[in-house]
Amino acid sequence: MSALILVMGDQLSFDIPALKAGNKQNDIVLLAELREEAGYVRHHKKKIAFLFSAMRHFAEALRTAGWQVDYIKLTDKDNTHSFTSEAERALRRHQLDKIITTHPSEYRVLQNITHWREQADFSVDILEDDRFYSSIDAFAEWAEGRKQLRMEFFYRELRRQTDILMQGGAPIGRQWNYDSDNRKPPDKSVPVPAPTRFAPDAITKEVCQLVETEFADHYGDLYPFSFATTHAQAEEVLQQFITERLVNFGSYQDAMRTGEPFMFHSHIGFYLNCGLLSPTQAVEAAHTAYHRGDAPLHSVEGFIRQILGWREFVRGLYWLKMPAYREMNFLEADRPLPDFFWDCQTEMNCLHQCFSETRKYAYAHHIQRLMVIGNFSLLAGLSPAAVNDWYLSVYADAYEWVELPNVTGMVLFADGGILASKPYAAGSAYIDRMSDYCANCRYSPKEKTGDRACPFGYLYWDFLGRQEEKLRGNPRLGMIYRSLDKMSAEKKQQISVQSQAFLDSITPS
Ligand code: FAD
Ligand code: DLZ
Ligand code: SF4
Repeated sequence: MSALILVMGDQLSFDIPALKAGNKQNDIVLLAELREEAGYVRHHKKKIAFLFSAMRHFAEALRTAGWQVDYIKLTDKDNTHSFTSEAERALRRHQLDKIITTHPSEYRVLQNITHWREQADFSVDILEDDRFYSSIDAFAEWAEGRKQLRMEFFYRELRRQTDILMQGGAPIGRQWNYDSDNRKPPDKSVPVPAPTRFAPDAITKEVCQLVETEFADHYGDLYPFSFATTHAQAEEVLQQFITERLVNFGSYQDAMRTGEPFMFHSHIGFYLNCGLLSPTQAVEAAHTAYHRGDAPLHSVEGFIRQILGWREFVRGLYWLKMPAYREMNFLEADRPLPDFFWDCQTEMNCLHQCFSETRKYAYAHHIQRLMVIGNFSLLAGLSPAAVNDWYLSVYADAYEWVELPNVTGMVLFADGGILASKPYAAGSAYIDRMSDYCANCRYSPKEKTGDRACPFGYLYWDFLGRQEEKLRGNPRLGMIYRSLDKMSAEKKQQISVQSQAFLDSITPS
């Protein structure tokens, strides 16, 4: 029996299970550009252009490989703009009554297609997405009965299972984790290689024009556009990372430099998350580089930990905790997003740099997301729903399964400690140490009071004071609360007044 094979925009892998289960001779592959997907949050223009171009290139590649592909463009006359109605329309068009698809990456979409099974007069096969090291069920099994879910232990389990960076059953170097070697401050004498960029081809140019007209009111700079949009180009990005950046990835993983948004990071999240690259390709490339002697252990382990550890862990956690996870707000934060998240107009230079780079590139590296924008969101008590929507829309690698645990769990502690053992809260000293931003800021990280005092300084203590009831019992915060206890009442009052004035000034009316 012939089937309709539905391939979603983040399933652009030749070995996606729905294609593996299909039959080139009889089946029809459906890919569709949909307003529902491009607009459920108002995605960055670069993200939409990237994904549409990658989808169109993938459709071409499938045709070349002998598949019959039905590709629905955004402006096609009868496009109904949702997975459900486009799948139904395609079934009618091709007179089919069976759909094969792969487990969607987002809960929202899984809910929709699960309803098809209940209501529709066609059959639906939803195949497990096997492009991860761990299955959703395997994670749930690992999590079962554990008091705490910590990435480090899951990661060790996967290291053992995959034999990656292992020797005789023990971690190579006799240490699982080299995190402490991953914290060098920025060093201008170490040149950062230029990122791999691609000139737009005819398909990408057409898509950019489409995005320019159809999504003119979306956030972000569309041009210059230089993303990889094919598997071969994404592989080039990975290879260039391995040969030029991996060696320094470990040492400078947390460092931030003005004008260097890409640092020694890999910039492959966009491609991993939509299927142009696989996690095994990335992990094995780094593993091989280590065994060839091309990169030090702390860099290779640090990189592999991000993919084999964090990426797998957050996916498992997402599926274990949804849909409740999306509603969590342990700290009862409710402040709306300041306008400068969108227009970048803030005198806090660290935020200004990170917001400007985000708007320009649809990218910011992990520490910018976590310790600058995220830390600010936590200390300012911004609403988790608003912060999640922002992160989901502005980064070209953002999909809810990976964005939500990072924001709700890692950044906002809104899950009350399911993902992290304590909030990643920090004052200005961290940013001063790990970046060159403070040197050009109107504020000073050294000033604690007065007009030039860095807001991170007083917001940090104000946050701990405001959240005392919920956080004091956390054993990892004991020392910090003891410092707060030693602070004079007058100083506490000063911090509170200054924080309130600052927070009032950034809250949209
Ligand atoms: P590198 O630093 O080179 O790391 C290599 C790869 O490891 C990444 O491509 C990614 O696949 C994986 N990785 C690294 N850190 C994480 C992590 N914390 N969780 C999951 N995977 C990780 N990553 C996304 O892919 N999509 C998101 O929507 C996303 N949102 C984030 C939001 C916040 C608040 C924070 C703190 C982190 C978020 N991350 C997200 C994780 C991380 O910041 C990005 O994966 C990374 O910056 C992508 O850039 P890169 O490819 O150069 O990564
Ligand atoms: C992110 C995204 C965007 C912007 N547009 C589309 C689209 O037009 N068609 C499509 O199939 N997928 C798109 N995506 C990715 C989907 O949002 C993603 O595949 C689902 O969230 C998976 O659950
Ligand atoms: Fe950011 Fe404060 Fe440094 Fe300015 S002084 S860049 S606000 S940390």
